Amino acid sequence: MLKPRPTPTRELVNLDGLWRFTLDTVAGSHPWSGPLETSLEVAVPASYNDLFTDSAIRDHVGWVWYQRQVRVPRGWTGERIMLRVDAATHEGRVYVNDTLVAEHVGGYTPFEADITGLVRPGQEFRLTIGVGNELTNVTIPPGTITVTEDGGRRQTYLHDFYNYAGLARSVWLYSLPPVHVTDVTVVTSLDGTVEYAVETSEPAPVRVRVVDATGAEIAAADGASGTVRVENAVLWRPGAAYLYDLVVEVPDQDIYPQPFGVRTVEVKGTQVLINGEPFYFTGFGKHEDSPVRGKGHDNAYLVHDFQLMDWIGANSFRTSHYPYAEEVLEFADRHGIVVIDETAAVGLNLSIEAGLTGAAKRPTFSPETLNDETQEAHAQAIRELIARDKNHPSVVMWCIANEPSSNEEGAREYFEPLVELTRKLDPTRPVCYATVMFATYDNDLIADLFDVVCLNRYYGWYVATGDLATAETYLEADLRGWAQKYGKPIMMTEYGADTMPGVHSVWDIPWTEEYQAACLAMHHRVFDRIDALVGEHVWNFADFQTTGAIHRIDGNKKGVFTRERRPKAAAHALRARWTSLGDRKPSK
Ligand code: GCB
Repeated sequence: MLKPRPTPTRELVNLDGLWRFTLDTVAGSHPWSGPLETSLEVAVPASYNDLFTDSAIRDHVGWVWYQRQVRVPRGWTGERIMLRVDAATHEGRVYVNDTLVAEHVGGYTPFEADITGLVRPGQEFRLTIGVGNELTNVTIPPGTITVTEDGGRRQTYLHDFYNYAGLARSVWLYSLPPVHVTDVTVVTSLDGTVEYAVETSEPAPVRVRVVDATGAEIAAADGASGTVRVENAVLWRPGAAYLYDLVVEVPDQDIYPQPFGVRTVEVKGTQVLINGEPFYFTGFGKHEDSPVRGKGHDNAYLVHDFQLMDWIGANSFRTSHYPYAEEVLEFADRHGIVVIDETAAVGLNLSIEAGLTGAAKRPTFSPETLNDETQEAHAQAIRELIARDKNHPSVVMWCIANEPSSNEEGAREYFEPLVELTRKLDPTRPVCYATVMFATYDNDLIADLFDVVCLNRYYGWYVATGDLATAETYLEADLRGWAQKYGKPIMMTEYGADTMPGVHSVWDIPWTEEYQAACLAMHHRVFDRIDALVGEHVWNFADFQTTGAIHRIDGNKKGVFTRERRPKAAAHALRARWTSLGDRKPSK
């Protein structure tokens, strides 16, 4: 799905700002059929949960309503008029005046509606967006709704971040010429060959031009698909981005520039190669999370987070545990940061439920739990992720799930078709999933289907807590086991320790700043002894909000930075390591 951009043939109106807001509390009411009766206003983009003081809003399970008036620019006569919601977490329903124009399930990917027939250039309409936050056994991510003793509804889920909801990304009104470009796919080779495929709203002649970063046209071709050749192509490299535009034209109708980089990704033996050269990932699993905004996209945090990643020597991150705002990927494209792009398939693991909630043990994959319908929702999440992000040079790998119960019966039947689908939709990028601690090289049932073994491990924290010597032997045995069995590259997608800033000790005491630094250093000693290791992503870049739990202090504290982005001691230690690693890790 193309990102809306202003071009000579397209105009764009941003609808962010303050909207009227209310909870859906009256069953059977139709809040979209008139002005919302409310004094509440809500910020867009932002998760709504932490904006208000009322816990009934923060903990609400169900639908909420956003509403505002929108005026269509008067010059849009004869154009198609489109409405685009960058994300409605987790489900959206869009009404133009009284008419339902779009419904979408999946909280982190965009959707849009053609509203041409319902609105008039120069005139206003009432835009109402319902947003539902319920997670069930057939949503991605999954969750469970229980009814409490007092009759209230409670949402539980097995992922470790707060279920922020609402319109956390931008909403747009934009115009399209009657005949327009609907999709562009670009695949590049190191010799400068650019394969492209363009789709249009109806059959029409297509012309493409490649424009370099100075604005000069350097190649052109006719036809909806084919190849163009960029002579002496400047490669998109980690740390040295270079972007071209494929300017797609439907003559006399539409112009759409699609940025792209010339680069390749490939897995060979135990290496991940970017542009044919081994790449070693340094960086983090992140979250879209900040005080007050929740998951609301914020350009100030975007800039600052990338500054901190640069400061610390991170060359990459994983969009744990859902697709991030497109602005984030575009920033990574422009600044040469490498991205592992993840779906929202997190918490597909009922084997940990019994331990966490005391509930009876249930199988993860079964008709009553995660079933064919869940798998279809997961497939849709993969389709929408790839449709949105396929042209980003920064994205080098798809991560289709975080910590599924991959050692449980049914895992292979569930995942095999999803891996096939991912490869069919994008044959150019490796595919991975992040493996949970309980899935070992001995009992995991799906690792052979994927290109890179990605491991989330918490030695020194959940296992061998406070005992780094034991943790070191466990970690090394674990990594060697995977290396020996699979012969694939191994990426450490999570490791770390919760840390309260300001707590110190001369001993190995969990939660202290020194312990976090020592725990990471222990991991790095082991990593440097494992040939197949291709990268290290610390969990997490920054502290983030979760549901309340006895092992969480106002959220997860495994950040190397606090939630306000202040460095803990480990940040300085990581900086010392990562800024002296160069392109590769030290010889093993
Ligand atoms: C994990 C999860 C991550 C959690 C982390 C933790 O394995 O992938 O979402 O936040 O552990 O800190 O427990």
